[in-house]
Amino acid sequence: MSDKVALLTGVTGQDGAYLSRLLLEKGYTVHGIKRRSSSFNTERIDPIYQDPHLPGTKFFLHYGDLTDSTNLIRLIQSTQPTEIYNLGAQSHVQVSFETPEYTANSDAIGTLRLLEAIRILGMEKKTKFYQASTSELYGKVQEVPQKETTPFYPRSPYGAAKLYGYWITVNYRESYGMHASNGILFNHESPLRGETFVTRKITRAVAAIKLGRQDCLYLGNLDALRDWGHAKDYVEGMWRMLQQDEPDDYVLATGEMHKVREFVELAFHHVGTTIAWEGTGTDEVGKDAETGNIIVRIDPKYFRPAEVDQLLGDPSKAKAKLGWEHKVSFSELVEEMVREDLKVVAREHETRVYGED
Ligand code: NDP
Ligand code: GDR
Repeated sequence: MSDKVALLTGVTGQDGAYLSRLLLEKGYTVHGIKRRSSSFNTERIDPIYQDPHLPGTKFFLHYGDLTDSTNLIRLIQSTQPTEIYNLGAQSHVQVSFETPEYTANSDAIGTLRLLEAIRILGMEKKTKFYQASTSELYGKVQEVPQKETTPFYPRSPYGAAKLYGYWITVNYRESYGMHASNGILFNHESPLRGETFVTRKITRAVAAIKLGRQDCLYLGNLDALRDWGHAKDYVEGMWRMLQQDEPDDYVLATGEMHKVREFVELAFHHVGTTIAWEGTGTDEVGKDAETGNIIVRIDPKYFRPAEVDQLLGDPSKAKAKLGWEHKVSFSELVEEMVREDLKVVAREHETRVYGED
């Protein structure tokens, strides 16, 4: 029986769902903070829901928000976590250009609120802290591949907010001796990925086009390069960081990068469709090589005011110190996401347009 107690912000998100499962398997008691919403927002964690009225329950949900200090202090006080994973965030880069102030409040000041809550409650020596930092910190390319020592140059309000989150975590570690670590995670995806991130948007649309529910997928920059791994592998790395004697900062990545257009090609390949690209710039289209139908178009509304052109991580420190390595390959990831979305789309009865936002 483990006496480890974890508190997760962002429990309803992709990583929150995978990390909760992992921690429950390891015998942790898991407390998750969810936001009040007018519609259900717990779909990803419904399969692991436990009735709090029953004896032996190890998974608890609490209402809260990273913009509410008193709520965070009260929840940390009442749950007495040995580990806090700060996964909550307004995590969409493009949306951060529309909601920069809110993004800073939740992603930057939200991190400070949690760290201050630990300090106010005198739990600096009891509670280990994980901060969900990101490869978006690297933004404009300074060095390839990017590692822990590569200079940061964020390119969005999201990246700038996460930069504060990164440094305030380092600062609290150095100032108050807290076990506080940053995971600088490169993009990680899964069938639970939010539908408006490019990978899931593509796999849902591929499934919908295959099943005759949609004609065309609209995308922005097809030439952006990303280092894509599987979320299941990455939450294991988060946990490993907090099991170390000393806190530190680590890059988690696959060390391989691919263009958005390669993701599109591979996803269509998994449903037996070959893409033929024609044209350039915003006039470029992707045609079904067999039928000649246009199945991919460019919509400039998905271009960002400032783009991160390429991200490639060097995970050697995580390998050497944490014994961490990604297991799921790029092609296995795409295959799993398409396979699962074929089931999801087949279950949906109404016709709807995929790929908005
Ligand atoms: P998701 O967008 O899937 O999940 C974000 C979670 O944060 C959701 O549970 C969301 O709640 C919650 N949230 C949003 N705003 C607030 C707020 N104000 N207060 C409390 N909770 C809030 O993100 P991921 O799971 O993909 O990512 C987890 C973390 O890792 C994020 O911080 C992200 O920025 C970071 N990250 C992600 C990477 C990736 O590739 N996935 C890479 C590097 C870093 P709700 O469900 O109600 O919206
Ligand atoms: P990213 O992920 O910005 O890297 O942030 P996203 O999937 O949104 O974009 C990846 C790349 O694809 C290009 N792109 C599009 N993106 C979206 N969302 N929609 C489109 O239609 C589209 N067309 C092309 C983008 O321009 C970009 O270059 C993710 C988030 O999970 C962050 O929270 C996390 O910190 C980083 O990954 C690492």
